[in-house]
Amino acid sequence: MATTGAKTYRNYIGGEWVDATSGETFESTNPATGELIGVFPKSTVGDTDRAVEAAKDAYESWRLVPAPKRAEILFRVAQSFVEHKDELTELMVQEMGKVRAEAGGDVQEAIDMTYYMAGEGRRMFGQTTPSEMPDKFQMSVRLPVGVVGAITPWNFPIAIPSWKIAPALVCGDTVVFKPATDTPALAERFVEIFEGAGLPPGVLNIVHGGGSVVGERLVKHPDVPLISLTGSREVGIKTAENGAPFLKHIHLELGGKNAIIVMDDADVDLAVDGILWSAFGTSGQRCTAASRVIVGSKVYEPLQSKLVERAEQLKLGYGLDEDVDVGPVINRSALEKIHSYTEIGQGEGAKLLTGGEIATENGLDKGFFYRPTIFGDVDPEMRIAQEEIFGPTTALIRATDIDEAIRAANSVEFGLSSSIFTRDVNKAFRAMRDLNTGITYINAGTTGAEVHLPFGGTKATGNGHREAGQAALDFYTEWKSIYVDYSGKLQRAQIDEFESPAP
Ligand code: UN1
Repeated sequence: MATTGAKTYRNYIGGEWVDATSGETFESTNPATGELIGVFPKSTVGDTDRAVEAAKDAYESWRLVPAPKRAEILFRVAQSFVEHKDELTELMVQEMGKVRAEAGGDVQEAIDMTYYMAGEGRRMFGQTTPSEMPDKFQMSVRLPVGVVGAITPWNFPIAIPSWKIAPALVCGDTVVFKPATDTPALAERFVEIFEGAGLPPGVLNIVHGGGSVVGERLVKHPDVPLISLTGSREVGIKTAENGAPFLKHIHLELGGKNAIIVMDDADVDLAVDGILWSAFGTSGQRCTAASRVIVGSKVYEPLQSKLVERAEQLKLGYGLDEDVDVGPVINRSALEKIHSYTEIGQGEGAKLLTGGEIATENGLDKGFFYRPTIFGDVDPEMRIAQEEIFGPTTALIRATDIDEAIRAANSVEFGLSSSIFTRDVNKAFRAMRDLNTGITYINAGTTGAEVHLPFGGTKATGNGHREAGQAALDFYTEWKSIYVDYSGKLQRAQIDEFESPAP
């Protein structure tokens, strides 16, 4: 495609907008129409190193800015996100493809996260505890760590950068941001908003380019002690391996294979609403998407027929059109991967109930559209019930009781989100305890996490860290324990005994 007239973007390093030293570029295009969005610098290891250098320099003064003052900038950023919400929403529909309401939700999630983390500027609580000794005071405080490498995905192109960058900044860390190459224009606008809010030069830098060059250099750079990555399981493992020789702190937010359980006593219509939203919202491209539905044998038939009927009514199209329910998937290779799973499912003997094809009618062939796809009679061991597809495909699995349902739900390598529809409080509490995931919903689908609770998963979904809420602060700070002895004499812990008052 011709690049004439398209906007050319740059990196932001040390407070300056600069080209990549290679002079090479890559393009971002609209996944619904194929139109060019912009041309971006294909950065090198040298560009990445310059950004790290800038972030390292800026850290020395940023860490000393009082946290409530750092937070004032974040409050201004959040306010600016509010003012630019419509513009960012439209750009997100154009660059990432999700429909307008969902794109607005993505921006809103960044607004919520930025306000929440700005509030931490006046909290960031530690503990004060009594001492075993007289005339001794002790407390724990959070201290920043240094430069954060924030490596973000395309599926929540404004929200997820805010999950990493807002807590990092309020905690006193500085950041080199490497956004996904499918959504670089949104990342650029994100950074411009921080620049406009008065963030000092070098505190937040953006370096565009591929994961194998920029991302890998951040992970292997000795001056980047923290890496936060949202991405695939494979990239997560590689990141942990590459960071291990430096003993880096690595936060990984990886895949999901999330299940909705529908028990025989459930409100089936409510469950169908939840399944449609969780399986086909964002064209199934959420880590939290419901790609399995485990259904009690008594409600299986009515649920299946209602779900298929409703899925067939969903309108595919360009997300800026108000009556569109499902947008495109992100790019051609995603489309091909999703379709290959339809073939795998059919080969495994699962029953294709609806969808299963690339949609091309009425101009949809200009973009990457896949019809909402439902497989029935799926065995929990089949690949379509085990592997992350990251598209609008879900698999119906039968279960005779809660034990079988929970066993099936837990039978995958991932553990991000799960849900149960039931009106039986005992079953709901069993599920809350026994579903092995970081998030569980009762009588709602698997998507829709809010910013003030921890977000993340068990097993291969990550490595035990969480984003969002108070949990995020544990990643972006180090605890320091401080003991102050004001007795004026040597008091040896665990050795010198304080004489208790006589009985
Ligand atoms: C993701 O898909 O990586 O809970 C994030 C949700 C959204 C965030 C999803 N608030 O579905």
